[in-house]
Amino acid sequence: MRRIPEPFRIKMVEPIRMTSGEDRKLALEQAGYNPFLLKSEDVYIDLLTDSGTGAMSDRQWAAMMVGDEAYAGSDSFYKLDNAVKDIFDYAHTLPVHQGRGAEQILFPSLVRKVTEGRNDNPQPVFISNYHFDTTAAHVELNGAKAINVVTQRAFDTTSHYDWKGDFDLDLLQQTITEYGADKVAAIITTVTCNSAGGQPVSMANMRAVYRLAKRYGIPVVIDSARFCENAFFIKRREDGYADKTIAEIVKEMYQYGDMLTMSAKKDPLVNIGGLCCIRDDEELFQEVQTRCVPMEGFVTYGGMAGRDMEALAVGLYEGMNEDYLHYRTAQVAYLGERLEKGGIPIQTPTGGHAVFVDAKILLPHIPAEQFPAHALANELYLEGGVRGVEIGSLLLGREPATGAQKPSNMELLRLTIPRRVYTNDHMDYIADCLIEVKKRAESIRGLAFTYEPPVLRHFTARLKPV
Ligand code: PM9
Repeated sequence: MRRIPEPFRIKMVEPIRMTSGEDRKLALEQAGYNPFLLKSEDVYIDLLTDSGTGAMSDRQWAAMMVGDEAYAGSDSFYKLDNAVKDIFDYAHTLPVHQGRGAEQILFPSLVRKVTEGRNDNPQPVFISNYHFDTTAAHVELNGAKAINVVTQRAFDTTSHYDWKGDFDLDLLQQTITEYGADKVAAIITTVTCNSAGGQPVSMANMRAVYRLAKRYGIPVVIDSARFCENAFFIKRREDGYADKTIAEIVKEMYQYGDMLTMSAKKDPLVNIGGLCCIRDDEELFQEVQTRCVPMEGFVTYGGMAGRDMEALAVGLYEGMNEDYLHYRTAQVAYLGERLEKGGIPIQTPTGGHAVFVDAKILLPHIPAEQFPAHALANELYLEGGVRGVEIGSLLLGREPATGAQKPSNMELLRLTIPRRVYTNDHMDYIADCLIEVKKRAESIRGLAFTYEPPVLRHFTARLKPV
């Protein structure tokens, strides 16, 4: 098949530094065997995350120069607000510092709606195809419970299924019945479903989830970090969407939600920023606005500088460009193909923002509580200075009530591709390194904590090989 070249020319470059095996051994030891704690200068190719690591375009940089830094009523805010109205058809916009900023100002209101005026002290629940880690943390910080009901088909990485991000609709219905609709604070549709492998949610599933939610009067939040990649997969894979534009598909997707939270550091191609938007609930908007002021900032900048809002207003449209999305998903698929040819088990088909290596299959001798995917991440770093990230038991953490390790269906090493940053030569290098690591798979050891933080432990934990 013909390769899809980058639909851009490179105007500026950032040098990266290759290190020696000895350097990397020392750096990893000093980082407590946790790639999050490595210095970026010790990393050759950084696949830790696609969050805030993309390259902005000349148009975005140009827009930054006209940022209006007024404390209140910034012109840049109104550009962003207009872009949101145009793209999503949502009436109310609050800029926030990043995705979790949206979660921290919105979730308390959703929880209050469940608990207010009740004497029985109910524990609210949030149901999602899959809560990302910060999302689950904000649910739990609000005293609520986070339940994931993604399709079981997501867990079999070897079987090809187009919609591994879909909700299991039967399980969703069962969960609502089990807990009672009056205890469900919200349903969160995460597009794409990061934790299952950057896997898309079909339009049919989004529609069915919304209809079910409305039957019970449950609000639906769309966690929107990778909405463009999701729309692209709908266009390519779902009947009836081939002739629609990405913009048309996005508009339909957002009819199946009442509000959106967004980490703008991903598909919208900015290095920092986020959005909390509400379709039409004025009362809820007022309440969230009130919380925005002390937690994020005044309502027309929230957590963002005027210039960053300018870059985001442009990036929201650039992220939806179909040629760009074709190249983007083709690059991820290319890395996936190279790995599969080299006998590395991955989540199939590849998703939008990353290739997810199945460490359960590659390192069957390492038990979940010794974090096989994290061990694999460390080996890949030692091999070639490539930094990936574990998406598995380490990230999932413990049940707040019991302290027991949450059971993880998957142990994945995520090779996350920053947007418009690396070329396919980098992808070849990454594949070659991992194929080399596979040759010594049997000798790779698991890890144990030397320090385990109580919340979001994977970011700052320190470990040692067992
Ligand atoms: N996701 C990621 O790498 C960044 C943090 S972990 C290195 O995948 C979803 C679906 C996300 C997400 C962040 C957030 C939070 C919400 N939902 O990081 O606060 O993938 O902007 O967004 C990361 P912020």
